Amino acid sequence: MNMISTQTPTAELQALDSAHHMHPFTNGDVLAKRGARVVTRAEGVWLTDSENHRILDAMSGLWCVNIGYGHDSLAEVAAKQMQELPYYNTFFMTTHVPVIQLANKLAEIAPGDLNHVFFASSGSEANDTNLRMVRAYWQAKGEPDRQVVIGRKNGYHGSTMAGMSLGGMAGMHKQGGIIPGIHHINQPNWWTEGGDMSPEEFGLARARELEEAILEIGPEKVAAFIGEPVQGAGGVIVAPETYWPEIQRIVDKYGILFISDEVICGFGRTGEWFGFQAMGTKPDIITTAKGLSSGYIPIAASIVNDKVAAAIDSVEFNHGYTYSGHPVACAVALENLRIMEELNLVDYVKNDIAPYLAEKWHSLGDHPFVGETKIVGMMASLALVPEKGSRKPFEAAPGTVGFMTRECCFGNDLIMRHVGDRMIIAPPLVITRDEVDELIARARKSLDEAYEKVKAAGLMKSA
Ligand code: PXG
Repeated sequence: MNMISTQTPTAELQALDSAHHMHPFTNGDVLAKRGARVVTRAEGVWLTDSENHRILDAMSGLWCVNIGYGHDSLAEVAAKQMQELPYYNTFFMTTHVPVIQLANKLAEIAPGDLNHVFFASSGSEANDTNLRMVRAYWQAKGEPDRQVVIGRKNGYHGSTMAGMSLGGMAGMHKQGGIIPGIHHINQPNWWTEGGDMSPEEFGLARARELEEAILEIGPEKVAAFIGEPVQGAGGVIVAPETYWPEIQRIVDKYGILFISDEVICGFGRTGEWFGFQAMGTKPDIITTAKGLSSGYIPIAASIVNDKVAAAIDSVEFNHGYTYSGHPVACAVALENLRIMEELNLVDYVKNDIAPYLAEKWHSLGDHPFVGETKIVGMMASLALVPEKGSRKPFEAAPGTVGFMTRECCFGNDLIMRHVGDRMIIAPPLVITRDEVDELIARARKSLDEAYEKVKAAGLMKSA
C-alpha cells in the first residue's frame, strides 16, 4: 500500500482508486470499469497524465485555477506560514496576521461598501454561511419571519444541504430533498426556454418571476435572492441584457437582500474583479471561493456590505468553522491576489485575452453542429444542435450528444466539458493567444469528429 506512487502503472492506480476512493458526482460502477484519468503534473494551462499525455485544461480544473498551474511562490508562502503559525482559530476573540491581511485586501478589492469578510473553506460552506447570515440579519432587524431565500432552477450554489437546496439542480434535489424555506424561480436560459419571445422580452419575463414569487410568498417573509451573474455549472448560461437591471429593481423595491454567488465569476473571470460588476448589479453579500486562491488551497469568503455587517455585529452570530480564516490558506490566497495584481490579470482578461478568445470562440459558430456561441470574459459555451438555424433540441435524451462530443475533446487532449448538449470552457486567465489558437483548433477538430459520429449513430434528429 505504501508503495503507491506516480511510478505505479496506470491500470494499477485506477484499480486501487476505484477500490477505495469514492468520487464526487460519479457512478462508481461505471468508473470502476473505465478507470479514472490519473493527472500527475501541471504547468500553466497544461496537465500531464500518467500516460504522459499533454492536455490543454480549458476548464481551469473546476473553474478555479485562474492564475494557471505552477506558481512556486504559493508553495513557498504556504511552507513559511506552516513553519511560523500552521494553525490558530479566529474564535474567542483571537486573530492572526494573515487573516487580517486578507480581509483588508478583499475589502480593498471589493467595490463600494462590501467591506467585511467571513471566511470558510469552500463555496458550499460560504453559501451555508450566507443562508444563516441573511436569516440572522432579519432577526437582528426585528423581522424574524423573513426566512425564505429565492434561488433559481439550474443555478448552482454547492453540494452541502444548504448549498444544494439554494441551487436548483433537479438531479441533486431528487436525492433526499431540500431544506425548508427555499423557493426556486425559472432560469433566464433563452436558448432552451425562450419560446417565441425575443431574448429581451424573455429576460424581463424571467426577472419578473422574482416579483411574482415575492408577492406569492409574502414580502414580509422573504429574506434574500441568490443568483450567479453567469450560471457556470448550469452550462455558462448568460442572461439576456434586460434581466439583471430588472432583478435589481425588484430586490430594491421589496428591500430583500441580494446575494451574488461569485464562486466562478469572481477574481477576473468576467473581465472585472467580480461578475456583478459586469452585470451592473449591487449585491449585499458576495460568495467567493475557487479563484480566491486559484484552487491552490481550499478557502472561501462571504464578503458583506456595511449594512449587513452592522446588523450581524450587533448580535453574537453563532456560526463559524474550525478553519474559518485558516492562516496557511489566507497566506496562499494573499499571494494569489498579489500575483493577479502583478500580472495585471483583470486588465489582461478585459482588454486583451477575453476579446481575443471571444473572436475565436464565435468563429466556431459557422460549424454545422453549432447553434449559438456565448461568452462573457473567460467563460464560454456553445449549443450543439441537430438542425442548424433552429433552437430545437436533439431527439436523443439530453446530454447524449454532449457526452459524445466531450469524449472526442478528451480524445484530442482538450478538457472541454458538456452540460446537457452545451459545450463549455473556462480556461485559466493567463492563457496566451497561441494557446487560445490551440484550444480552438482542438475544439474544432473535436466538433468535426463528434458531428460525424453523431450522424453515423443516427442521432442527428430534432425532437
Ligand atoms: N457556488 C457556485 C457558483 C459554484 O460554481 C459552489 C458555489 C460550491 O463551491 P464548492 O467549493 O463547495 O464546490 C460552486 C462550485 C461543475 C462543478 O461540474 C462546479 C462547481 C463545483 C463542482 C463541479 O461545473 N462549482
